[in-house]
Amino acid sequence: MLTSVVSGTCHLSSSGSSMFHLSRTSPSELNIVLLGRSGDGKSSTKNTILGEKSAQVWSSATSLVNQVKAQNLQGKTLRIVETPGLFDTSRTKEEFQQEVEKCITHCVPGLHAFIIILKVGRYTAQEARILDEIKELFGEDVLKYAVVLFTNGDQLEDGQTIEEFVQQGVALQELVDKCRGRVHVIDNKYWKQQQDGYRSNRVQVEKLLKTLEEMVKESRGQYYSKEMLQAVKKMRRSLKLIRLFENVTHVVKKYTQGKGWAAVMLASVLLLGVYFRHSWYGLFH
Ligand SMILES: Nc1nc2c(ncn2[C@@H]2O[C@H](COP(=O)(O)OP(=O)(O)OP(=O)(O)O)[C@@H](O)[C@H]2O)c(=O)[nH]1
Ligand SMILES: [Mg+2]
Repeated sequence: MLTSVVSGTCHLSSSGSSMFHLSRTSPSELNIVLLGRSGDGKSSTKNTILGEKSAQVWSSATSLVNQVKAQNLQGKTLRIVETPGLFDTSRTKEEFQQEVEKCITHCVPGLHAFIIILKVGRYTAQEARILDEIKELFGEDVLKYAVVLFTNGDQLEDGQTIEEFVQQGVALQELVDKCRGRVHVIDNKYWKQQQDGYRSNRVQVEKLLKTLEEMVKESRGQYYSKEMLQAVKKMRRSLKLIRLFENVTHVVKKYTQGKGWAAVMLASVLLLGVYFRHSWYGLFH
């Protein structure tokens, strides 16, 4: 059972680590985010966890917040944010962050867990980059709140557990270790009917929810807040700006060696070009 939730606002320092100011808040919510590649089972997982009764409380074309009063969580409100597919080239990282930020507004007080969805049986170069992608989008602190959840559990060999499957691959084990060993499995298609045993969604969802409750307890109710995401966004923009100035300086130095006036002219032209091309507004907001 979830104990009382302690929450607070968080400020990211320049090193990316966080400082929490804790205050007591309502213990009645558990807000989780589903992250993963397109087609790996985010929507199906949301339905498996929430069941048919969930209500859509907010949605955009590609991000959804669904919620349900979960009986196995003593009537607490369980909210699930479904995000667009990771590595989806139709949107920039900024647009992805923007969508999640809108969702957080609907998840008071903030996000308690990030569930990284992978498929049993597939571990490509892109999956290997998944943690880096998530850290780039949400910051280093995100791993404190991360859980790996495999879909397509039916692909496990007879009698094989998800921990045993993970142990077969060094990279997979590393990924799970970085998520503090938190790993679970479901099968949204074939494990629906079974009420008990390992190959049952009912059993596996219970285990997952227990892990989430323990996480909330261990972190003393700290959560990932909108402010943390905004700080990561600002950091990205600052880095972008620094890289831009480095490039401009490099070009200016290359073409104007020993000619002071030419350097000033060239730098002005380049900066004006950048201004009109990218719009400074986009870099600072
Ligand atoms: N066999 C099996 N099929 C699954 C499982 N989970 C999802 N699928 C199937 O995989 C396909 C994609 O699942 P979705 O839940 O729509 O995937 P998604 O991550 O929401 O995809 P996007 O919304 O496009 O990002 C569907 O045909 C599902 O029926 C699973 O655990 N086992
Ligand atoms: Mg989906």
